[in-house]
Amino acid sequence: MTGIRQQRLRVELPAVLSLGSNLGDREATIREAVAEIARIEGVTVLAASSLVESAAVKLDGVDETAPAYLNAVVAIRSTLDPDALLSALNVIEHDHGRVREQRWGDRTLDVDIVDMGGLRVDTDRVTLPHPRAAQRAFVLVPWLEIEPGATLGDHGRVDRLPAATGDAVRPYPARPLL
Ligand code: PH2
Ligand code: MG
Ligand code: MG
Repeated sequence: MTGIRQQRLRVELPAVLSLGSNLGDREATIREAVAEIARIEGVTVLAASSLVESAAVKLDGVDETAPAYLNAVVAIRSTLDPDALLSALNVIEHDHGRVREQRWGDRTLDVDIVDMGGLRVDTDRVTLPHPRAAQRAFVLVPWLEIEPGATLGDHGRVDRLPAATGDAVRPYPARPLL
């Protein structure tokens, strides 16, 4: 049985990533992070939203006194499993000086997996779909820009969700991320 090429099955899943920054040069950080995501082995970037700006959402609600966030959403295809993808994203966060002190504290860079082809995952490290995405305009609005027909787990169509969120986003004029 020599000469038979062993072709490995490559299962690719679509995934949606949310990027956020409210410390340092927010725009440069998100721009670099998108380029770094595109360089992860096994990841193809399909689309990137425009940037949006919003007040920081903290544990007890919107905090207008904290530095404002820039956010964007990126659509990818990936052969990595959720854990491996998260590890690769954590490296990018760390490279941009991310420190984890308090929950929902100010940060140079946060990259979250919002959805991976509707996959349901609940481990110590990762929950999919992202449990709070449905309540966050800073995720939903840029997501809809690049995927108007998107759905999010039990919440169904994403275009129905922004009206019920407590946060608001404003456009942030900048050249395209891709
Ligand atoms: N991320 C958080 C907490 N609060 N607020 C805004 N506006 N944007 C974010 O990306 C964000 C947040 C936790 O990851
Ligand atoms: Mg987050
Ligand atoms: Mg995160």
